[in-house]
Amino acid sequence: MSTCQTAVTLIGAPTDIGAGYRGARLGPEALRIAGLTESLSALGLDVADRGNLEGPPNPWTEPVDGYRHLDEVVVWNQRVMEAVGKELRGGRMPILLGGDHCLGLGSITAVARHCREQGKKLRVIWLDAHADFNTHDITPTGNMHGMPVACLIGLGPQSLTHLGGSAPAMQVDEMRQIGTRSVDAGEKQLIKRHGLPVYDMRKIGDIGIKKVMEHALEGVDENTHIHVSFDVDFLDPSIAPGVGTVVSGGPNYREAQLAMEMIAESGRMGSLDIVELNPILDRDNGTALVAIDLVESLFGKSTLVRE
Ligand code: NNH
Ligand code: MN
Ligand code: MN
Ligand code: MN
Repeated sequence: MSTCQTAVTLIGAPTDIGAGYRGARLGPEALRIAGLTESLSALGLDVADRGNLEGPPNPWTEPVDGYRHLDEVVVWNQRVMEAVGKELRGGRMPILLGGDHCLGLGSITAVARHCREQGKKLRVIWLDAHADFNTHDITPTGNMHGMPVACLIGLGPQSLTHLGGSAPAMQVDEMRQIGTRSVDAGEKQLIKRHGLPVYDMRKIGDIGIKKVMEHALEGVDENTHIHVSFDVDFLDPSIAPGVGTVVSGGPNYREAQLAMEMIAESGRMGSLDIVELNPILDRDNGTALVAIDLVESLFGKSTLVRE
């Protein structure tokens, strides 16, 4: 097993407060029913399931000033940040079960603070079809799951950029985005302006997933904490239809699995989000099962014949 910790904690955050479709609130239960705890336990991990966080219901209202459900998004992220921070302080690896991807903000804010306190380097591996780099003035939807990366580097409302007390939670060069293929026009300009490190699907096509992951993991050493933020829509919809925003042309099963294996081999993963799973749009919970297969690879399940 090439993980840096063997004690992991599941934290459910059953909300779709930041999404444009409802149903991601059912993600934590779908992952549990698909056998997440059993799969991780079978790999030898000590798994604690803390159950689900509570938070405000989804009012399903229109955006105000480019933000949909901002107040509720803040509350959910505070609760996620507290829960994730508590596990890190207790020496366990937090696994956030979303819920939509706006929650990556709370999760990574806690992780970034933990890294500063421990004098660790942070590397965030953002696996996603989308860049989630919108701000209120450029978002085409107002949906806050399209904004967490911008908030993390200090672009956004004070209530989110300063969630952990000070802003920004992280620097742009601590982020690596993989699998990107749906980026809004304003987002593209902002990515360029801030130099956000993005390995889009074109790059994966050009040099292959192996080289992309080698680049993305470059500089990771024994003092690095890797946070993996796994938006399930990273995967090609042919293998993962159960997400609110499907985008064709994503990584196939083996490409995704190799990416996960290479992260596992680094031995430095310290925290994980599994987000955007929407069982309402799934078939027979198949997307949850695929996500769990890939999470097993993240925790060192190997496809090698000779180990
Ligand atoms: N970029 C779009 C938006 O901001 C879609 C974001 N949807 C996601 N992100 N699922 O991962 O609304
Ligand atoms: Mn996302
Ligand atoms: Mn996405
Ligand atoms: Mn750590």
